[in-house]
Amino acid sequence: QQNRSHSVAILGAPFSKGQKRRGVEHGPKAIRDAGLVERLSNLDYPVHDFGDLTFKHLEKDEHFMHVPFPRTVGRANKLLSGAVSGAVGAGHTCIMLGGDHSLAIGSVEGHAQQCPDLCLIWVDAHADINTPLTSPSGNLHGQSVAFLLKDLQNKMPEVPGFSWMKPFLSARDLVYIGLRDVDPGEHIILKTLGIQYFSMRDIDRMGIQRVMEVTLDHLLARKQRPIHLSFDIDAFDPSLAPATGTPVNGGLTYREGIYVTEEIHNTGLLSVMDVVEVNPTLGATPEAVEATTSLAVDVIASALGQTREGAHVAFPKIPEPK
Ligand code: 4U7
Ligand code: MN
Ligand code: MN
Ligand code: MN
Repeated sequence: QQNRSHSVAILGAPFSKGQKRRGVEHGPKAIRDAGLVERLSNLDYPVHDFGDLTFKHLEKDEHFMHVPFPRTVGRANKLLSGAVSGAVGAGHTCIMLGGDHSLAIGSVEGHAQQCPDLCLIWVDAHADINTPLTSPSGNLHGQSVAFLLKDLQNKMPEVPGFSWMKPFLSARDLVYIGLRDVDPGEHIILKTLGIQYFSMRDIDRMGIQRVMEVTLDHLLARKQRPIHLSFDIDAFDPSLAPATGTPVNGGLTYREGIYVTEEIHNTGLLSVMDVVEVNPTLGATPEAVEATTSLAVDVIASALGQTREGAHVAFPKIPEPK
């Protein structure tokens, strides 16, 4: 099976209230400035840049338990959900540029409106599956998955700002890749729900090739369905992606990360991709920021079919002298 759809939509989500460090709202501009659209124009489908969404910060938005900005985050995700649903409904493969990872709530929810049978691949150093009751920080970017899962419904309190959505995803339709910083509450959730995950230790042991084989088999063997890829840039080693809010040592190599996106492209089933947690105000030097943003462009291009072996788009045959 080949390309599900023939056009790509880019959607910027300059939002940072799912965590406490400012600057991640500049991610979409930084990734575009690193040459995203030019790079995608080398691939053979039309690219539509839908620009950035405009998010409001609500003046009155008290903490819920120790969770900051619940209504602001809930409202932002409702807006994003509609935008992603619209882009997928119009037949585009959608690339959502964050912004912090709380945005995956709206992105996956909007995707599921169009594709209720989607599956989710979460590439991240973190599991982002805390509930407000297990979260050490309170930050919603570490809780996104908990809002999506049906299996956690009776463990989730009613968080103000999120009454517009209901959890819809089954634990068996989710696979993690790259984990290496999992909180105690998250670990018991992963184990209790039997969620398939590949930590960095698993990648060391099995190799990334086998990890992708098992991942795609787990999600697609019974039936082919649309893939939502939620890619947190902090899945990469901090030496490659330093400009991010919660870096953790011992991450994916460049080649492992690109192999993941290449394999997902090769399924022909990628439908929505999030690229989140790029914070251009956090690099120690301009070079560190540039490394992170150009890495984000590389994984997007690779997920959309850029190969390391070249392609025959420009030269369908070897040119001959006249
Ligand atoms: B990210 C953390 F406690 N688990 O919940 C939390 F370690 O989107 C980090 O993956 C969450 O970057 C990181 O705050 C969220 C913490
Ligand atoms: Mn992370
Ligand atoms: Mn994350
Ligand atoms: Mn982070």
